[in-house]
Amino acid sequence: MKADLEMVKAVLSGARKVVALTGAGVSSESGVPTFRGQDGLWKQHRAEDLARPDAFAAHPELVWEFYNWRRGLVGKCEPNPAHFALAKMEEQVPEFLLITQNVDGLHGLAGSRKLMEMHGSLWRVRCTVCTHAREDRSELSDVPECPVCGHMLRPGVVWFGEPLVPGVLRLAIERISGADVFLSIGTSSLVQPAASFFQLAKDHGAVTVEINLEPTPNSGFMDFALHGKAGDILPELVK
Ligand code: BJW
Ligand code: ZN
Repeated sequence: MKADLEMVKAVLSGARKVVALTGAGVSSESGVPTFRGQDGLWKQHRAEDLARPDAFAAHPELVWEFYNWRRGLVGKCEPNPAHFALAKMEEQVPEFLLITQNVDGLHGLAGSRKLMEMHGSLWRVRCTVCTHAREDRSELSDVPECPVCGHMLRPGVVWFGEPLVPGVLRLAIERISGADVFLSIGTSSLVQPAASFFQLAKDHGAVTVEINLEPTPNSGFMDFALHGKAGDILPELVK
């Protein structure tokens, strides 16, 4: 609704501390498939069934094939107006933090610097045994090996049942608790702990805003729920 959009714009222009949480929906306009949408299937497998440690333990070659396919796909994608608008918001707001669940790296490419990649990155790999970890954008072999100890490498992402990297959740909680405005953009709000961040913000008095193509389980609890494409709505908010 236009009136809501104008109100959110006014709230943002007076805000000092803003935290934005993003999900796969902000990258869908760049051509990156979402997880739970119709495009969330790869070779008959649901992405959610592959992004898990038990799948990797049972079929590392299948899981690596999936991640190498995604690295190839995402490597050709470019940031869209939603990513650029969030990079612009960072310049406009005195204290800003962008927390993304996305592993595609597109926020960084769009220029966002106050960025937390809470589920890791497709462009990071780490050893399943030793502490070796590195950024790597090159084409990887089918099941890449650690150059230090020779064991299997794994994608540097957070799978279901795994904890976030130490310190990440603590910092997120600290910043969300102090926010004047909390934005939840392009996420289905089904995966924890991200899905509960808005509640923390709300409990600490923030204005909460959701931007999504469709309602989510959290929509009814938000102060504002703007329905539409992130790539259409976000640029309006930072004009
Ligand atoms: C648009 C749009 C457009 C489209 N514009 N919008 C409490 C209760 C129950 C369960 C749990 C719980 N706490 C933890 C759990 C378990 C689990 C969990 O949440 N399970 C639920 C499914 C129930 N959580 C975890 O396991 C987490 N770990 C954890 O909590 O650890 C605790 C622990 C402590 C100590 C020791 C051990 C453990 C980790 C979660 C990791 C999630 N990982 C993944 C994969 C990352 C790697 C990869 O990419 O391969 O992260 S799963 C996947 O889901 C990915 C995403 O980041 C995440 C969220 O998905 P997202 O972004 O919301 O995408 P979609 O597709 O669901 O939604 C897209 C949305 O966009 C839709 O709403 C569209 O409408 C919208 N949209 N186009 C605007 N143009
Ligand atoms: Zn190693």
